[in-house]
Amino acid sequence: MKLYKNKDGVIIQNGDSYYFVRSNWDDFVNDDNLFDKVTEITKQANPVNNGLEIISKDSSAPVGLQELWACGVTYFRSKQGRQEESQKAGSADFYQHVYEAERPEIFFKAAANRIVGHKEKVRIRKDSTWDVPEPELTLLITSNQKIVGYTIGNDMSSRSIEGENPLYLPQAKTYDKCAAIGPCIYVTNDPLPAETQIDLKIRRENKVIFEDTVAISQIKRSFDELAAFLYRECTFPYGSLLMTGTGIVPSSAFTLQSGDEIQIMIDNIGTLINEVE
Ligand code: DO4
Ligand code: MG
Repeated sequence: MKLYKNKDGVIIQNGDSYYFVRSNWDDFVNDDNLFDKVTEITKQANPVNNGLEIISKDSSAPVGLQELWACGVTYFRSKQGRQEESQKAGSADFYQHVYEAERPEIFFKAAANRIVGHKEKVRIRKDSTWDVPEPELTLLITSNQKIVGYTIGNDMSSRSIEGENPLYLPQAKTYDKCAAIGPCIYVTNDPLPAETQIDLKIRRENKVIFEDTVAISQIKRSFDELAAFLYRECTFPYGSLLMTGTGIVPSSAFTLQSGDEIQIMIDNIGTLINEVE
């Protein structure tokens, strides 16, 4: 089942049926029994017949008061990409160490005001010369540290700024419209299948100029492990969103440009599309 954040409430999609619930997003999603609650609603409420129309007109990024955090170097390809970009600065070893260490890399990415939704524009920094999207499976975690849903995330990143010095990470990662999430939260009680694919396509002037795919089975750490580190010394009264890291990094010659269209597809969740402003 899928949840869309609507200006007046929550839209539930169950197959071809849509249900509208007038509710505050944060109260609705921060629920350890989210799947059961949503299942119950779909059994008792009457479906609306203009669900698709409401979603396309009035939906926004599925985030309210949740902080968005992100994990790094959780896939081998990410470790390799960072090592390439940081070689000149002499900081490639940091990435090797964090890939192998017990403690993962986790950083604060953004609050809702810097996050955009499906079909909204993401940005590249004006002081950056080398930029990429990072397509990432993103977890919805409740206040009690329970993973109750999944969405698609794009962790927009400046490789020139992070590559110059890893201490510049917050500037490489966090700026206005630096993250896209959506289009919905996929709610399930079961773990995602290991063969779940994350697929990235980048189009320039309607031509695909980059395309790659990774399965979530390639991740080095479990989602529960990442959530447990995030919650070690932080409380999240409204729950949180956690990007789980990228397994796709374009070759060093590639950089995003204004006008590029970024399309990320994750099995069972859907497709997130954003143009670069
Ligand atoms: O080490 C920097 C960030 C890495 C990252 O965002 C990722 O691996 O997805
Ligand atoms: Mg990332």
